[in-house]
Amino acid sequence: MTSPEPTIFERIIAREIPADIVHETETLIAFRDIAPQAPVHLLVVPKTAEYATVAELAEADPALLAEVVATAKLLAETHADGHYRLVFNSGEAAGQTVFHVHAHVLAGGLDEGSLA
Ligand code: DGP
Repeated sequence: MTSPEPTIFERIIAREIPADIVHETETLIAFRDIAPQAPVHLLVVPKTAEYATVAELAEADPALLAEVVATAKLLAETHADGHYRLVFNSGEAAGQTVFHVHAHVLAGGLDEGSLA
């Protein structure tokens, strides 16, 4: 589902608002979360705004979801010790605030309280 208004992530992808971008390819971008929940907290975001949730992405473009997962692993290895938590919030009641699919990569000294 495409939202009528551009989300904050579309505006970051378009360089309309700044972000600390750590990785970018033709199909996805990764940047630091503005409100980190762990010492390393990155967001991996497909550039397409077509999908709001990971389930929509998995159904429509599993290869792109696999790229997101591979990128999360790479970033956990380059920014932390390679151990990481991968979180996809899906739905408002689950804490999703940006309805453009994204993976939270949490790493570096994780503890029980560091769920995104
Ligand atoms: P979620 O709650 O799963 O939809 O995660 C959205 C995340 O996006 C949340 O952890 C905070 C982050 N975020 C929101 N606005 C901005 C922003 O303008 N810049 C950056 N870098 N992150 C943002």
